[in-house]
Amino acid sequence: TKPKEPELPLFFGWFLLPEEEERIKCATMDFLKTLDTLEAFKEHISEFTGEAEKEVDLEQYFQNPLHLHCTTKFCDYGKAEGAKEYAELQVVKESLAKSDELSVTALIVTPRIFGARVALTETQMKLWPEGEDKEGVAPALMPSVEALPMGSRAHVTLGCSAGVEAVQTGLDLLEILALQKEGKEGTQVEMDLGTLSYLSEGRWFLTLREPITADTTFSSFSD
Ligand code: ACK
Repeated sequence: TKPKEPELPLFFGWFLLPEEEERIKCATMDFLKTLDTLEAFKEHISEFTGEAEKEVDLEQYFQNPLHLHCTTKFCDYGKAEGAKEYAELQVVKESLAKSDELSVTALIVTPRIFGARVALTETQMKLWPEGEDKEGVAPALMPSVEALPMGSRAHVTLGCSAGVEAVQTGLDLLEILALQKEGKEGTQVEMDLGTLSYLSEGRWFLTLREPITADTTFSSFSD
């Protein structure tokens, strides 16, 4: 009989250590608390609530994901294209269970998601699969995404609004980066953490003055 093939996970990625998770959640919650009190945000409140005068408590609006992580490869237990090839890469096998530090350079908020942009180092890029940035991207956005540097999609999902899946964070991040590249940034507001800019349709991007770093472990995850 043939030896049983090793099973493939739901995804691979860098997982924040528990104490780091708490620290990042607190820091980013403070940002959400401030954001929904800003006049600039209130002007565009209907993009979140559907009504002009209604208030929104962003802390309640977004549901926390279970484990904070930065996905490198979504394998879907082997159903995703290139899953097996990725799992078999030498660099993937060697990196499993190893510690690594992630650098968060920006926070994003849209009516769908709350997320952190991760700036990958050259070494971390070796774990970023070719073509992963484009996975599930709408055809209309494809040319802009192809023009972005590889790894632009790297992120940590910090929260999703009701009925929204975490996969949306990467897609919204790419859309924001494409709009920025076209020079479509609107209102800019200086905050303690950095510069906040508005990119139409409820999209907000906070460029952090100082990156937030977080200790992680590279690992696979299965439900
Ligand atoms: O925030 P995320 O990167 O978005 O973390 C979760 C993780 O995999 C487990 O669901 C991401 N994810 C889900 N579906 C996809 C997909 N089709 N392509 C890329 N990433 C995905 C999700």
